[in-house]
Amino acid sequence: MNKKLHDRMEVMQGDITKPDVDAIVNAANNSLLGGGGVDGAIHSAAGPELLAECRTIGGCPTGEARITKGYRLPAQYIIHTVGPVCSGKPRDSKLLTSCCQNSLQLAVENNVSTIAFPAVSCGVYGYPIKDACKIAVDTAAAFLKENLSVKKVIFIQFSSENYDVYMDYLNSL
Ligand code: AR6
Repeated sequence: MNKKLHDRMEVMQGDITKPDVDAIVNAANNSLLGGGGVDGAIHSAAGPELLAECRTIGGCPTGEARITKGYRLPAQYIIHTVGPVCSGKPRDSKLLTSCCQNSLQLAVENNVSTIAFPAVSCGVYGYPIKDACKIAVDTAAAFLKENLSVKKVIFIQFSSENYDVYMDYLNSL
């Protein structure tokens, strides 16, 4: 991959509620009314105003994305996307690709230049991390090539195993 493009993607280990980026992505469910995993962590850290705004949205179909304010987070915005529940079908990969594309599209429309992604679908939704990593990185790389306004995409991994998967894949490009 060309170095300039590579410089705009980064992997970090830790909690996605912490970084001071313009937007973080939430791995939400169709209701957008909160849940466990990263969704629970984001709602806890952002505060109850987030749930109040989410109630006005009316849910989100799988593969799409919706934007809210970040409230008590350092991030100005939260981009909520709903990943597929992994059933091993090719359709899953299309929906996971759409999550990444639609999240980045909302980022561009809202002048977001730094954005952090968790491993969407890789927790309770059961998507294999290696496959999900390839989809997320390849989709982001293609998007960044066409959209110069997004300066940095950070893939934030909670576990060291997932962090290693991302580092290995990015280093292989
Ligand atoms: N920061 C970064 N990553 C995290 C954090 C955190 N604070 N907490 C967990 N992860 P999951 P999904 C990682 O299950 O599979 C919710 O209940 C986690 O280790 O949060 O898309 C929603 O409401 C995993 O690698 O999301 C939905 O019902 C990744 O985030 C459902 O879970 C995603 O795991 C969505 O399931």
